[in-house]
Amino acid sequence: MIRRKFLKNTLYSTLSASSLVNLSNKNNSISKDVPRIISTWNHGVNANKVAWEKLNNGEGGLTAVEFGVRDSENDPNERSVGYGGLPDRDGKVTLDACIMDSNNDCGAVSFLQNIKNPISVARLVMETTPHIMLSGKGAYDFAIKNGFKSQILLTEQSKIDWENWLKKSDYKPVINIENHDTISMLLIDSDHNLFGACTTSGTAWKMHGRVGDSPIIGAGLFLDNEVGAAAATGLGEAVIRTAGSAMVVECMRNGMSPIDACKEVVQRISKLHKDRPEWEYLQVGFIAISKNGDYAGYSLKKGFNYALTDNENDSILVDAKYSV
Ligand code: SD4
Repeated sequence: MIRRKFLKNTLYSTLSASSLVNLSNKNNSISKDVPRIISTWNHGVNANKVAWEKLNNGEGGLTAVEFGVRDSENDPNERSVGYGGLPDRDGKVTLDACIMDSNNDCGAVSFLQNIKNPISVARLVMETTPHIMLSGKGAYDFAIKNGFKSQILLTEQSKIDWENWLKKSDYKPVINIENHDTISMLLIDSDHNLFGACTTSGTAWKMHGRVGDSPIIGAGLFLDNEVGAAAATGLGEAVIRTAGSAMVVECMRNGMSPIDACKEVVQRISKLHKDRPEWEYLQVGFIAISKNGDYAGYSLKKGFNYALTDNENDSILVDAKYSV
């Protein structure tokens, strides 16, 4: 215990002053207990458990976030991620994902079809190619070449839902359906190193070929190991337009706590979209962890929640604060 405290104190004293974020914010938990994992929506509860176990088995933060979000990708009842995700307007399930580690290494896939675990393909892009993102057929061919199996991701239930939608074909990218959506996961390990992963089937009934924020480093996910990490959920177009996750991290760099940083970017998005037609159905939410382990979630509208796992919290669901 004493040794743990000593190591922690040593770590803090060796971090440069500029890399420490403001600890004075009273609205948020400021427990310094790490490791800690947060992830979006209620499917984050199970995903966090998987990630926590990997971390405790010594498998490292990157494997922990990869396998954590795979839990949602594999679940046919999660209708917005991986297998079982709702299709685009042509009935095709197309997936976006990205992953990032504490060295600023990152990998992504977009518009990927027939591969159940896009996050693992994204990791392979990061680790075995000179590129960051592969898309569409190129991403698919790369996955197959590396041993991934081609499979049909449209479940019977998703097919029925799509056929029902086709009757009216009323495109509205409503984000908050049944209170679960894209999974974005952030992890800080016991050395205060940061990792992140994000994976989604995107907005239901999107145009074929549409790519959202989730595979875009800086939009759906961003981290700077000296400052903190952030990830997004919600209407991807709004998050891309504002470089959402990168901006949350920049706000933390400038001294804001995670809650204030998330709030600042949500308010920017709010201001930008107030007079746009998408305001009616717009929802965006961010989660963030700072270098010291402080964390937060914040959304534009009510209904966003995130899962929290650390030494004191065994994967609990937290209702995020919201703006309107
Ligand atoms: C997208 N951001 O494709 C994703 C969807 C999402 O919560 O996160 N929904 O736009």
